[in-house]
Amino acid sequence: MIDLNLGRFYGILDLGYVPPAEARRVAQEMIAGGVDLIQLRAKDWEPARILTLAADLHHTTAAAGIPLIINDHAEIARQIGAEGVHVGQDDQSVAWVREIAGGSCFVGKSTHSVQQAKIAVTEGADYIGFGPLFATPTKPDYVPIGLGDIREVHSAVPLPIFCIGGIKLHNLPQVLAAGAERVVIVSEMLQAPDIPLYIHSVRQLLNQHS
Ligand code: 3NM
Repeated sequence: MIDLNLGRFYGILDLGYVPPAEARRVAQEMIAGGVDLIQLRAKDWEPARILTLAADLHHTTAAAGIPLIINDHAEIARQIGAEGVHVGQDDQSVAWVREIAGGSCFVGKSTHSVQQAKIAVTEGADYIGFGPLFATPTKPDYVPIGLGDIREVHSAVPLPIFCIGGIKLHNLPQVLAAGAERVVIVSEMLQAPDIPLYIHSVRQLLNQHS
């Protein structure tokens, strides 16, 4: 059984930033750098294409012992034996996802307020995303929630909480000082000239706050 509490750096392989032909190489670089969890996020892709890519990526992640989480698609997670599924506020319920994906698959939920985070607990989520802390090109329509609720959500919610949204190396110390314990980074990591080196730098800052 995967202990999500051990994860501090969650990387999303978002196909908005990575051409599909590069996905396996990028996953390998994320693993080499030391991410704890990898999510495949392929918004607006045909499920059949996601399935093929996810199956390929899962060989890479499973060999390295890194959980692969599929954004939105519980059925694909079940078909390839992925370790997790992640859903947003407008997606299927946690219970439905668990039913489709199978009992050993963990389920994460995006939350954008302390209230939504508390509801995710009652829904049975295994972890939550909390954000977006800052404005982000990866989810341009979302209003940033800032850093002010991070401490409160940690005291109100007994789940692993992954802060997300506009996190970058330059603001990570601020995010950690505000009470974050775990983070998700997408665009800055995927656009880094040297992904493993970038992840090392993130981990160094995380380790200073352990
Ligand atoms: N979910 P970046 S923010 C995928 O708040 C996602 O639920 C968010 O990307 C949420 O690191 C976000 O490029 C995008 O800002 C994070």
